[in-house]
Amino acid sequence: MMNAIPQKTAVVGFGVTGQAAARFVSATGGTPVIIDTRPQPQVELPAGAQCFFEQRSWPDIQVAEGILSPGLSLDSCLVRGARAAGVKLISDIDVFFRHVEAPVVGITGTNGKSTVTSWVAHCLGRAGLNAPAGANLGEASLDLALQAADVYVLELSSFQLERSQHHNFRVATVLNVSSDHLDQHGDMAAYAAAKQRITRAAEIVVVNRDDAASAPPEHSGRLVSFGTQPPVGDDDWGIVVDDDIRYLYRGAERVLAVSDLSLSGEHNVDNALATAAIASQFISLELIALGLNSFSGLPHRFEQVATHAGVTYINDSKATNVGATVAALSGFERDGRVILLAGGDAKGADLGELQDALRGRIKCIVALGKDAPAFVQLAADLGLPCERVDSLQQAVARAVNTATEGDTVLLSPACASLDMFANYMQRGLEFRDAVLAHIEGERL
Ligand code: UMA
Ligand code: ADP
Repeated sequence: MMNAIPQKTAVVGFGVTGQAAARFVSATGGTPVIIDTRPQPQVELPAGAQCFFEQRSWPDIQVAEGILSPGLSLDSCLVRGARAAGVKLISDIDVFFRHVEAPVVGITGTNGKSTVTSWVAHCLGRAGLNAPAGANLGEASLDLALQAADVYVLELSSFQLERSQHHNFRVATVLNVSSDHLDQHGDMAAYAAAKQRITRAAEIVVVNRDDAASAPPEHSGRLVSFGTQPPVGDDDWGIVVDDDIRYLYRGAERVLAVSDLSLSGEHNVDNALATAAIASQFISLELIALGLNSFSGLPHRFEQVATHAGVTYINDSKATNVGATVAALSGFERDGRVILLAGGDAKGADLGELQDALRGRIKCIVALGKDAPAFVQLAADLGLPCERVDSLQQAVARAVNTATEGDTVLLSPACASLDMFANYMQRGLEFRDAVLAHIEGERL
């Protein structure tokens, strides 16, 4: 169905989402009215767009509705102004659903969203389906909406879900729920409820048996589950041990050995099971096995960037919350060989949740960023050595001085990067560059 987009549509926020929304409104015959509190960025504006940059209040305009970006707080001056002016704000996801006809997969959760979204798209693509992936992953939903697809695969954040209506995703999942974004959502219940909006009207809901918070409180769809124990029903996914070898199974059918997954780490076993549970709604088990075995993973997620003088350097910059750092640490023995670079903006999280994962594994914590003092305190509580630094370059220098053969230097900050970097990617690249510069310096 072609959408009936109103002639003049406000585009509230002009970041990645807003720029795609403005292009979409223009491409579908409407006129975008762009409103942002920030200065005009150096990007091309759609022809005929009306613009209000550096705007602190709602402008005097006639629009039927506004497409609200996920990064703008629901309490921002623009959102309050729109409400007062009686303008209905919807999300880019709502406009996306009005426009597309192909089935849509929706993936949310605290951790593993990008990995599972990309892995599902990889499996479907390798099976010959046209399966573009995007939304919180990077390419905005309204850029995807202009592309043909057999299946769309969307990664959705709590902010995108909170701003959108209930949609009939063909398959939807909340992969897991642990604390994140509490500064914005207030408490865990509100954060989990925002995530669960994805399942309300989904046809098939994929549930993580190992995480009770993944189960939807209300839904009308068919449930398919995954977990690290044997499957419970014919359509469910799980792990079965045969002759000491762990395999992924659907029901009673063996699909692939865990050792044949192309990504390592226990959290990636969860991600592979979720990927398989979703992909099996579209393709055969044989094709799923091929996809699970051939995905190369994403940068900045527990990515090994170098090994030098017996020291391994790992960039896990995408670990922007405690749960992700716990997952990274869980793969290490408790033999005190990890030098952990952590800190940034903890977004109101309780860092005490890191304690058990840190115990026995850490040689030293190098703390940086806005919430460095909380890491210094955490280390003191556990009796661990800790150094506070002012930059990532200094952090790498400290780590290099401390590390001996057999150690791992792990950047897994448990925090957002925005207090010091443009984003987690810049943080990861700076880490990699500092590590490589150090290795190069030693070789000279
Ligand atoms: N902002 C202003 N004034 C405005 C509009 C925005 O100051 O008028 C600020 C916001 O407060 C925010 C920043 O600009 O700090 C970006 O906000 P945005 O809504 O313009 O964001 P986009 O550039 O559209 O990017 C968003 C997602 N970002 C957020 O939700 C913060 C991107 O996810 C996503 O890839 C993109 O849409 C396309 O769908 C990034 C992210 O960090 C990767 N997401 C968070 C996460 O994964 O934890 C939720
Ligand atoms: P998201 O898009 O939800 O942030 P990513 O796939 O980008 O998820 O991974 C983010 C961080 O979480 C990385 O540090 C990664 O190693 C870790 N991670 C990935 N999958 C999981 C999981 N299932 N459970 C816990 N941590 C995970």
